[in-house]
Amino acid sequence: SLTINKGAVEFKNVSFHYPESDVPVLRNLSFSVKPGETLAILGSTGSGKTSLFQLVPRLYDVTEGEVLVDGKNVMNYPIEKLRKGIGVVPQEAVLFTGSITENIGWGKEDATSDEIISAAVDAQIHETVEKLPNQYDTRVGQRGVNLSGGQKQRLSIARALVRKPKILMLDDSTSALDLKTEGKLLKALRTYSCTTFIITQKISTAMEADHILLLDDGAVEAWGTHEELLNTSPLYVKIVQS
Ligand code: M5T
Ligand code: MG
Repeated sequence: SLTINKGAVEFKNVSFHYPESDVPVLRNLSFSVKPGETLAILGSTGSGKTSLFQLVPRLYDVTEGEVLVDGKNVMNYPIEKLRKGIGVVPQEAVLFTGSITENIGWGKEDATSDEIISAAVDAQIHETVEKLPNQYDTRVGQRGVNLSGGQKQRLSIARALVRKPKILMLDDSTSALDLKTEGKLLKALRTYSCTTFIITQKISTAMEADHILLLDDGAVEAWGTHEELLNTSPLYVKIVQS
């Protein structure tokens, strides 16, 4: 049966509203991202960035149009195969009570200790873990050690990386990282050669991407590279200057 091979993603005339409301949240989105490319998604709060993300692993289904992965409608994949190939790092990192190893390996119980460490190194959290009282056996979450927002984000990224996803989706997951750490993280991500969607507020992050999608009130306000957007989108120029 179908599995994700390459990680190409295409949105074809996608519109979306949540089941409990008629208000459109995404309007007629069309764009495509080739395997291994990075797409940065920008847009003000409430513009629909998180909603767009949710349509790829089918946390919600489109109301109109199609989301295609490797040229096939996501509706045609067995959902567990689809989700297995997609690493989603949610806007709010979710840790549970358990060890660091268990938190990183969650959903991939056959992960070896080497794989866990390697994901932690790439997610730029390994050095922090080494300094904890029991390193990878340290308990986090309720009744465990307290981690900072940025540390939780990086653990959550390590959890996605250990599964070696074909498509990686980061929902503002580097917001609490300083530029130097974020730079190292993005460099490490390139070695995974996965298609990467990265929601960000930072122009410096967006500039590194192959494409930038600027969302405004659920619609594509602009699409292109940093240079292209500087020339075509007054809204983008405004964000750059702010
Ligand atoms: C877009 C509504 C939200 C807003 C619009 C996640 C979610 C959102 N919404 C719901 O009704 N139910 C939901 O479960 O959809 O919201 P978004 O996609 O969350 O926007 P964003 O990610 O660009 O915003 P932010 O603040 O994360 O930058 O009308 O009420
Ligand atoms: Mg959001």
